[in-house]
Amino acid sequence: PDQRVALKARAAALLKAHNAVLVAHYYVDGDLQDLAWETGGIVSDSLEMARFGRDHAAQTLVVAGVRFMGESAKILSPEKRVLMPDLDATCSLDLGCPADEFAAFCDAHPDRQVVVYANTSAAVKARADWMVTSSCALDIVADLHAKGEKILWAPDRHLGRYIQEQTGADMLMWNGACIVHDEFKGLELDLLREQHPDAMILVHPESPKSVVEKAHVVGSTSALIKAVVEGTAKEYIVATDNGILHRMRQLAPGKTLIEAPTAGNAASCKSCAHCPWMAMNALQGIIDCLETGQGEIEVAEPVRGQAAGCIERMLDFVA
Ligand code: CIZ
Ligand code: SF4
Repeated sequence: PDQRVALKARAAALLKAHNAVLVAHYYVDGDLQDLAWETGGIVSDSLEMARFGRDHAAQTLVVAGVRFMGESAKILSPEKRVLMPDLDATCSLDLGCPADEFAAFCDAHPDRQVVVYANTSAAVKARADWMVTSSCALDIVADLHAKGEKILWAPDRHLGRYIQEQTGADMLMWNGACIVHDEFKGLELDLLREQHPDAMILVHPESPKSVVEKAHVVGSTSALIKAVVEGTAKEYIVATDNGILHRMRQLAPGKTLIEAPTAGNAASCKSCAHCPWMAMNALQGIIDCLETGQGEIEVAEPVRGQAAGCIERMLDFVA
């Protein structure tokens, strides 16, 4: 603990010395989340991270999350320096949607609006009409559907199916999944809820249908946090990356939070659902990138400019 306190103080001093701000995701280590709040940064979802980074005065953004989050920051703020604690922190959705194969898929369906999830590379976003996050995906697809548009959706098949069911839109899907959320299973959740019949079940829509259909609340990370803060239940079963429990405990200290079970785990599975790439973010990485300048994100033109179009369209829509 003493060493962590020392590392945190060192990272805070470096952020200040470099006029940098820390933008962190809800899924990263609690120490990094605390450091972000304590130094004037933010801990949030990918939508709010992108917006915060763009609007903040700091010329250096340190993005604690996974690669697409650093890329989105750079795409929106090309004049700023964007550093990440570990450039190898990626995402199974991004890995599972290579830009060349995706471009061929789009070329085969020119009559469709291309809507991609934030969890994709800059090159995939450059090919898209719209980028969405889980906080605004439903509204944007519903709006396109109301205008008579057909949709090509990538890459998360569970989120795509959920949106399709909710909106009735005509959606052609890419077959991607998040390795963390895909592990939550309906059968195991049934066994757990028998032990906690009054618990409210909160589920991120990257989870399989068998889990989503048992939820009291289906939503983005921000929506799930709000559900805990505002909910009247005492117990909450949480089906998303367990990094989010840190923030939930801070905002709703009196509530009991139970991690949803993953495949083969009948009981609540403590620390089962945690993204290995989010876990690569560490205090030492923040210190290193600020001290050495390593871990800088670059997104070359014309990809950057093309990708900016679909992110800005989303930000204008939600504004
Ligand atoms: O699973 C993720 O990577 C999420 C939920 C990202 C985000 O904040 O939208
Ligand atoms: Fe990607 Fe899933 Fe990790 Fe989020 S939790 S970064 S969607 S692998």
